[in-house]
Amino acid sequence: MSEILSITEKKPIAAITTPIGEGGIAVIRVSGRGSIAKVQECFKGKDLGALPSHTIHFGRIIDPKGRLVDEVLVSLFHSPKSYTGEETVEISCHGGILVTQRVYETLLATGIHPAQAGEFTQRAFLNGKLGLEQAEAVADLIHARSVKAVDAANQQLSGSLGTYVKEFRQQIIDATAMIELELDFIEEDVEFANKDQLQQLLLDLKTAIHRLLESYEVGRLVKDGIKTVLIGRPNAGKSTLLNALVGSERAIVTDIAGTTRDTVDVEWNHGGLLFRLTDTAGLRETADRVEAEGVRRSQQAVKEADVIVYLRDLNQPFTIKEMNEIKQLQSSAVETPFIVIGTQFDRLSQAQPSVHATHEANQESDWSKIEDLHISATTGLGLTKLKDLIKEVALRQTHYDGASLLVTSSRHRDAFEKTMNHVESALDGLMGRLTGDFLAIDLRAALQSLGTITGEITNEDILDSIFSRFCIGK
Ligand SMILES: Nc1nc2c(ncn2[C@@H]2O[C@H](COP(=O)(O)OP(=O)(O)O)[C@@H](O)[C@H]2O)c(=O)[nH]1
Ligand SMILES: [Mg+2]
Repeated sequence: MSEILSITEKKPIAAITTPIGEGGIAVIRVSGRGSIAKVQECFKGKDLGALPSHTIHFGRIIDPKGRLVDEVLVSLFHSPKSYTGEETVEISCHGGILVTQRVYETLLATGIHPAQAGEFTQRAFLNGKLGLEQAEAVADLIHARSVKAVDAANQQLSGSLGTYVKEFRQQIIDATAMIELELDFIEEDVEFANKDQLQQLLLDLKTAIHRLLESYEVGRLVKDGIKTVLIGRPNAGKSTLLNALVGSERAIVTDIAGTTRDTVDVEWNHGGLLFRLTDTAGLRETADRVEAEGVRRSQQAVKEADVIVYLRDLNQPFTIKEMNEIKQLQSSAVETPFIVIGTQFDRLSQAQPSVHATHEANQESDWSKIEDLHISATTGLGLTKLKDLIKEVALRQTHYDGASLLVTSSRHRDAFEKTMNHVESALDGLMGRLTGDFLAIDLRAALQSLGTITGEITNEDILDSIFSRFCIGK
């Protein structure tokens, strides 16, 4: 960052920043005014206060009773060149659970406070090291469960969304300044603001924000995963397919109809994306109360799905009743991509046609087209095609070109939506020849909404809700 930072250094805080567990090394971070001097109180080695920033030194941590706790390496960062912007020490100790805990407690014994969840990143934000959207990207990066989610978090962390938002804001600030200048000279009846230019600017903003809002549909799928619900009659092969897709026996499979009673959720990575597969109890009328609850949950899962995969055993006659069930399902989630697959293809003998048009001959053509794909979960036939198909339909409705910015957070989407409303209202005002003071109100409101994304405008509640998502030590 090239801009000059105004660092407010708070009291030192410490946390174990590596996961609790056994490993080669654990790292404890200390940040805040006087951190180096505090660490020195329990460190035997060189005089850390006399050493330059960005250097690493060997030494020993000694507890208040003079006992050796661990041999460590300390890394020194002078303000403002650290993650938080504050004076920071990172202590690498041996990665045992107890030894790390003891080093940490020895540090606390010097009067250093334990850090709250996300407190280091919050300090980095307050010191201007990161925009709020970048701080959120840090959390996204840590929580990312797929390659694409890592890419999206990295893009946001690099500041590209923030830069975009700042450019928007600057243009609005310039336009607002012109209008307000005009208001100051209202008696003289001069025009500073070029109304055509302003209109063009607002139209451009509208287009750009519209594109960003559209990207949220992909952004959400990339960040949260694609909810893929497997549904169909009992014994269609839903649980077998789920196991085949994830490559492990996650759902119980038997030939007893009604084996899966509750929905089973499993994460599955494919093509860089995270899918959240839901195996359902399936649909059928039942007197069993537990199974009935399972059927109700299946229907709920369908409502929340991003993609619905309907499984139909090719060896069973395709009845009008089932056809109607499929249609009903489709109409209960009209917006959701719906794939119908024929299953257990390996069991299908030549003599047994997949489509049993025994009920109404005139519907035959309608039926034979309904299956998008035939598969066998046991032999693996058609599974690669199915995986690609799920991915394709999940992303099909989104007009995402892969290169442009992605909005992945609902908080950002809400802020862009608000901005859009204010921009549209300003445009209406401009067309309706409203006076400058009304325009200025809309533009200021747009500025406010945009400012919440990067954190130029913020409040305690927003900060609390964002930083509480972090783990302790970040
Ligand atoms: N031959 C064959 N049998 C399958 C296939 N898929 C499932 N089955 C069998 O069909 C029965 C029901 O499968 P299951 O996955 O429990 O169905 P669900 O009720 O839809 O979850 C079990 O006996 C499975 O072994 C397949 O592709 N080929
Ligand atoms: Mg099952």
